[in-house]
Amino acid sequence: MPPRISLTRYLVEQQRHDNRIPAQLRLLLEVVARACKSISMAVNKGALGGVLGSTETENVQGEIQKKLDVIANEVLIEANEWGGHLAAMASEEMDGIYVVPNRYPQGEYLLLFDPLDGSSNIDVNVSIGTIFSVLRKPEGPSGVTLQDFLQPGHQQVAAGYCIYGPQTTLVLTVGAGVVMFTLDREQGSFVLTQESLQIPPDTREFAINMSNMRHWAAPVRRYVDECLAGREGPRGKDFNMRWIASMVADVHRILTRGGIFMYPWDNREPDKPGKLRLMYEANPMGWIVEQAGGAASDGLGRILDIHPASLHQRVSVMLGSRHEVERLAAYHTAL
Ligand code: AHM
Ligand code: MG
Repeated sequence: MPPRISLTRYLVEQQRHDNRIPAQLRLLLEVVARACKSISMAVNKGALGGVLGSTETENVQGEIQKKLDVIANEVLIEANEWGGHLAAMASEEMDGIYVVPNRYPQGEYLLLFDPLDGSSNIDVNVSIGTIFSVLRKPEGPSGVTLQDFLQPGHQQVAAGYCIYGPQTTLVLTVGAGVVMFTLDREQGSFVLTQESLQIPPDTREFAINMSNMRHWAAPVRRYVDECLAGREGPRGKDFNMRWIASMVADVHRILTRGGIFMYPWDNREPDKPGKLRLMYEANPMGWIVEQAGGAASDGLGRILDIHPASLHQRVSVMLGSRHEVERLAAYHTAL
C-alpha cells in the first residue's frame, strides 16, 4: 500500500520543491485546515451543539446571519490572527478588513474567506463549506489597507475550499494543479486522496437556479433552452440538471465528474452584477476550476482578470467544463 500522505507532509514536500510554498504560506494553509476541522466538528454537532438557527444580526450584504456563519467566522479569525503569517483578513461576514492586532507579529499574506457558504442549507443538513483565497500583501511602507486586497484573482497564491458533507474534504491549489484531502476523523488529520484533478471539457450536466429563469439575460436563456431541448434540439444530446444551492457542493460535483455551474446576473436586481461575491467566492473557485482544466467567466471575460473595486463586489459566475463555459461566453458576445 502506498504511504498515506497527510496535508502536513504534502505541504512540507511542496515547500521543498523549488520553494513552491514559502514557510509562511505553509503555516497559513495548515492553520486554515485546522480551523476547517473545528468548523466541521461544530457543523456535525448540529442541534446537539445548539448551533442551528439564525442570529438577530445581518451581515454587510443585508442577509440574516446563521449562528454557524458567526461561529465559523470567529473560528477562522481566532485561528489565524496570532501565527505571524497574516497581515489582515476579510470575510463575507465582516464589513471591513480585519487587521491583525498590534500585539501579534504581522505577516506578508492576506486571507479572504466565506466562512460558511450555502448558509440556507445549514439547518436542513445539506452540504455546506468554507471557501478561502490567499493574496500576498503588496510591498509598501505603510500598514495594510483595504486597497491592498483589491487585486485580481490571477494574483492569488493559494485558494481552496472545505466541504462539510458525507465526508469532510479539503480541496486546494497553490497554482500547481488541484489536490484533494479527506478528513480522517480517527486520526484527526487530512489525508491526500486525489491529485491532479481534471474537469472533463464536455458535459451533459448543468447547474442553475431555474426559478430565476424569467429574470435571465438572453444568452443564459438560450444556453439553458438548448440544454433542455435535449437530443432533438441543437445540442443533439440530453442534459441532466442539479442545483444544491451550496456553491461548494456544486463545484465539488463538477470537479468530480464535470458540469457547468451558473449564477449569472439577472433582472431581479439589475444594478448588481450578480449574487455571488468576486473576492472570496468566484475568484478562489474560478482559480481551482482553471487549475483543473476548466474555465471561469462572467460572460464577458475571465473572472480572474477582473480588477475589483470593492471588497464585497458581486459578479456573474459561469464555471466548469471548458467547452460549455466557452459556448455560453460566445452566446454573450454574439448578441
Ligand atoms: P451564501 O454565501 O450567503 O451562502 O450565498 C451563496 C450561495 C451559493 O453557495 C449558492 O450557489 C447560492 O447562494 C444559492 O442561491 P439561491 O438560494 O438563489 O439558489
Ligand atoms: Mg457564500
